[in-house]
Amino acid sequence: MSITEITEKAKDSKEINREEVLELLSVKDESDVSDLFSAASDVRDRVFGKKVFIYGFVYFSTHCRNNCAFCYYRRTNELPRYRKKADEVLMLSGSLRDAGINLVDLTMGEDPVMRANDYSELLDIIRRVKNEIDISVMASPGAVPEASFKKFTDAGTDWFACYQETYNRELFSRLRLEQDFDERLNQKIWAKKAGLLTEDGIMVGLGETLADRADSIIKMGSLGCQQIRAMTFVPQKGTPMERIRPTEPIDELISIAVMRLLYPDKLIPASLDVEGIAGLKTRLDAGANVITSIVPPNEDLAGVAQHELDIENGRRSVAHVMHMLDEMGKKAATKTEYESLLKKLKEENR
Ligand code: SAM
Ligand code: MD0
Ligand code: SF4
Repeated sequence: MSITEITEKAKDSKEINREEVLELLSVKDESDVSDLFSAASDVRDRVFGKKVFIYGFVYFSTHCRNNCAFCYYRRTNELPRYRKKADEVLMLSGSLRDAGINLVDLTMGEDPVMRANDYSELLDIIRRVKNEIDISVMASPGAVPEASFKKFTDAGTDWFACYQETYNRELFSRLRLEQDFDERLNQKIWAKKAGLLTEDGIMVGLGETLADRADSIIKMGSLGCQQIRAMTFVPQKGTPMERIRPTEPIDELISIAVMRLLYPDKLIPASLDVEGIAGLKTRLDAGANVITSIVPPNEDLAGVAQHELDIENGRRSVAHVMHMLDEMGKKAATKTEYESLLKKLKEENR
């Protein structure tokens, strides 16, 4: 079947099978690629119009007990690390809210201090951000024991993010060293059961095959996560994967477009953490509808895959992102619009 035939099927809300997903992921020809992106944009616009959701990123602790092969913040990488105090996180969240951000993503390494006493410090931060700042919250704390999820819900957490990176078990074991595949998979299931919205994600360019990518995209959809992502792997200094040749971002863009065609009403991020602000438009043009990894300057905050790129020059600030959206004829969702979307998603999540 031709690419256009498959994208037409998707536009008519007909099911796309695994073979067809693989065909879409294999596009090479320039006109096929542009057909794919424009179909994905059409499908997104039909559901969300010109509206884009914007997420602030607060990587408040870069301490981590894990040793993921791909990650700059892995335990054995000797680095200056930081852990922000609750008051600082509150202040940052407040200024992100004032600038028009829809959600703060409270992200940490698997920091033993934050994990202590069943996450008491993290839960306290979440509770205060919800009550005192009044903004939607995503928690990205790594893998959490099943029994703790209820506490995240009670603290007011809206979203729980935990990315599988790949659904190829063998590849997973080479990436997330000393971590259990099923336990990480269960994060999504346990979080959903506790009433949380969930985000899953894959990395592109880790040595996975196109078939792996297809299977991962299909698996993420079947788990019922409301937000799913693909991010290009960025090699990190001091890690075992430092010298892997980086993949061109086109493979991430194709994955975004395929996810959009398969799941028209899911939230799909355009992360500024891969190419900085330069990568925003291409990701939105491929069908993304959320901007993530917006980081305010002058706060000594880091990104993950690009820990410095475009942060201190202000290009990852809310103001700059808003300006870019304006130029692209897009509209940042209001607080009311975002909250009513979450309300609907939570009702469907029951
Ligand atoms: N520590 C928590 C965890 O691992 O789930 C949350 C934060 S972790 C830094 C968030 C995500 O960043 C990872 O799941 C991975 O997908 C992404 N990431 C980390 N290092 C990356 C890299 N070098 N290139 C691209 N993405 C990366
Ligand atoms: C991002 N750097 O959105 C962030 C991070 C964690 N929930 C998100 C990977 O790109
Ligand atoms: Fe730690 Fe997360 Fe980095 Fe893995 S990806 S080393 S869990 S911060």
